[in-house]
Amino acid sequence: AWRKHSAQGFTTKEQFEDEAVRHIETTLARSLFNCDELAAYSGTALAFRDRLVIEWNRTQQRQSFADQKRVYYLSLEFLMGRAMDNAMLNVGMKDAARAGLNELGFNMEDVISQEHDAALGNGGLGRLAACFLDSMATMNFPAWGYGLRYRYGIFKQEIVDGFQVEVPDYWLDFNPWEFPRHDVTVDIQFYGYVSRKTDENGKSVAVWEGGEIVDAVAFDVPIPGYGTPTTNNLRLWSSQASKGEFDFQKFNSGNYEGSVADQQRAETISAVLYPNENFETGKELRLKQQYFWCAASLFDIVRRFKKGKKAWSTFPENVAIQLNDTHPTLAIVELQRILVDLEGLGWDEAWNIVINTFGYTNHTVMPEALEKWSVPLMQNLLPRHLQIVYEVNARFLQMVEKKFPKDRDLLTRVSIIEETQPKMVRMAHLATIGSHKVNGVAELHSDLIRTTIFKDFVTIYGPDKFTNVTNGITPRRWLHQANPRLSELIASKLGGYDFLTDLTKLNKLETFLDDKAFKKEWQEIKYANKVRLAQYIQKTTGVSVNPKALFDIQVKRIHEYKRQQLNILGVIHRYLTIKAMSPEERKKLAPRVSIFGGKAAPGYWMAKTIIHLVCAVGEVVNKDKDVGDLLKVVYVEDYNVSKAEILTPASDISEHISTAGTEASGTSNMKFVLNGGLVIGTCDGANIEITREIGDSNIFLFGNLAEDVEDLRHAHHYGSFQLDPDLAKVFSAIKSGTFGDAGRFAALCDSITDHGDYYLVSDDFASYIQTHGLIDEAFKDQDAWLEKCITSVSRMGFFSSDRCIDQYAEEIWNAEPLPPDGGA
Ligand code: 26Y
Repeated sequence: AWRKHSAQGFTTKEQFEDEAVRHIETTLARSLFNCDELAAYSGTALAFRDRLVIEWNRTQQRQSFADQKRVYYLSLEFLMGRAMDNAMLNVGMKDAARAGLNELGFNMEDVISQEHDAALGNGGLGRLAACFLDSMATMNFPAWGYGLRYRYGIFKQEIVDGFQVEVPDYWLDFNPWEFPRHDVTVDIQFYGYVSRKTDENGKSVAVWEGGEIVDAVAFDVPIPGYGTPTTNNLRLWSSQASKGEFDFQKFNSGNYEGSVADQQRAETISAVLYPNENFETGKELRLKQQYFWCAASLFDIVRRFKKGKKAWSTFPENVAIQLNDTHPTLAIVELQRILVDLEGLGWDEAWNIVINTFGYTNHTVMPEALEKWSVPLMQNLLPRHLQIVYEVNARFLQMVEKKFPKDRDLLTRVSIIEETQPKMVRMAHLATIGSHKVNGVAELHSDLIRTTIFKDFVTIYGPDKFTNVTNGITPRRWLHQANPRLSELIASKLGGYDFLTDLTKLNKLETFLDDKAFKKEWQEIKYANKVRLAQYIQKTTGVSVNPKALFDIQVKRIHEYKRQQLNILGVIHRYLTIKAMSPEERKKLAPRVSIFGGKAAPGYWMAKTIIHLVCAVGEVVNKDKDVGDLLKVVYVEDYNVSKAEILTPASDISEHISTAGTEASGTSNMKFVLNGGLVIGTCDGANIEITREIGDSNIFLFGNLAEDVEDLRHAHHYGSFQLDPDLAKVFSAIKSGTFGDAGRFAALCDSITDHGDYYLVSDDFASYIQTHGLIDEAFKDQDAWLEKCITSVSRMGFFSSDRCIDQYAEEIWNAEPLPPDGGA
């Protein structure tokens, strides 16, 4: 109904065509006679963009007038993927556009795939931020995202001769979804020195002077909600040489190149997304990125608050800031600096405001992923901030000493400063001390942070500061958009699309378990999705796979803790087993396609070795006449959000097999189940809650438990390490050169046999292989399998990111939605 109020834009197929053609001919200055798919995409995007912009302006106006708390989600990563399909579904005119494009001679899917992914993230953490933006807009929260406008997102992955090659992702040549706001520019200071001065009231204040200034320029991206006119804002900062600072002296003295070099150095700050996930390297440029983005965002937020002319003490009632991991922790220090140094508040009053404003989400317990910055580095780049960190720490330690006198070890353990050489600033401690709530992202993970990395902080603050918000995914993108036929089938049974905004409504599906026609259609949809993926694989890799085979998919960043090595070693075991079978035995086996995808951090040698082993195994297995359709092994190049939209609906089984206790949550596990696939997984992250929701007969769990991991690792070092006998056979095959030069895989094999098998591949191998046997058996009974899938989907309501946002709003932000038309 709200669309009637829309002042402008198209409402019919004909009007859509008019608008798209007008944009192609005028905005793009192209003739319709040489209009290709890219031009058709551009015209369509611009036509929909016009519609978004109107509601976007209205929403921003409404939020400015409303005297209501705003939420800011600070994330260094937003893994948005494509925007146009999402915009079409949210505006609700996709069918009209499809018809219009057909008349112009284009196919909608081909036009959609012209769009470049916005890939400003590495993986789970960045995609979570994107799902949260979608949910916050859909649920009408006055909420903005703040991030960096990287010129290069995550690299494109090419597989060349079985090795990963990284290619830069230049994605900005045509991006209709961003609006530069050159009028919104913030000066950001780096380096320099701090002195103390006396102000007009005789008070001593810190003054940060000197150093260099870089400009932060805002670029805004509209975030439309589904089924609501609310259109929120994602503000991304781009770095530019400061106008005031452009070195005219250099320029005038003829050093033109010098002044251009300065300019380029400034632009370097937002040039590239760091491609590491869960591995911290401590590079200065990364710290610069973090401060640049935090300072620009805080300036913007504070400026908006000040327009309301309210008392500073009300800041936390008007502003909630959520920190996506420790990457934005400097925002805590920056707000304290603004309040004390620039606004003249007393330390305690300011710090109270800071604590009540921030919430911190932790995404990992792995030590190598926890951010630490060297004190000398911070001293040089952000001298005033380091002073504030020391002051915060001194006061915190004083409080601890008072509560727990004479416990020096406790003070050492909880201090923000690690007393190493050089000293380090522990960002997770700073984030915890500077926030009123700390949350993990799945129940097990939240329990683990309370008992491991934040144990002492639980002792100090009590348990209530630490909480859990289990991750979720947006059903708009991950069901309706990625799997339109399944969404439509579900809607036909549930009497409409209400489940897309209340996913618990899916539970009604269970009443159709005896409906033969429904089940048949469900199966046909899964098959069609598999056919589509098979065609994609054929086109991109040349490998023919049988869509009737069991599709077994593992797609995620390549990491030893995620254990793609366990998967490929299991595949080799299957290959050896098939080779040893008689033709009679082979006939009884369910054909399999093992599909891998994911990027390795460019400097992560072991991860690259795993990719190479997968490719090398594929080379041998896919050509082996003895094996035929029984086993195919495929590496899908350049896994990203838009490829996930093809892969997720096409799985029979997906793999979520991290060493127990290492995967904070996982979110692709949720996406696969929601699309009618089953899961093989360890008792880790959200797998545990998925099991609780869908029932343990609908998931294939295996392997050791998190509580036993420490003892097992200890035993590897101090007991005698016993390699699993089946795994030993797999290693023999590798070492005998079955998959090419064995030397290439030596480090991988040795990490298990000689270097302590930190990720427990050998310990979990037997149970993994056995569980895959159970999957083979279960897949033979297609009726029972289908029932598991439908039952699982019907019980996935909990995993909507809408539920997450409700929980954050209720338990952490204390924020309320702002519905259009007062909720009418
Ligand atoms: C410090 C820097 C190198 C760094 C950069 C990116 C550290 C971590 C990351 C990204 C982490 C990440 O993506 N974590 C994942 O977050 C998901 C959302 O909560 C979880 O589902 C997933 O288990 C976790 O690995």
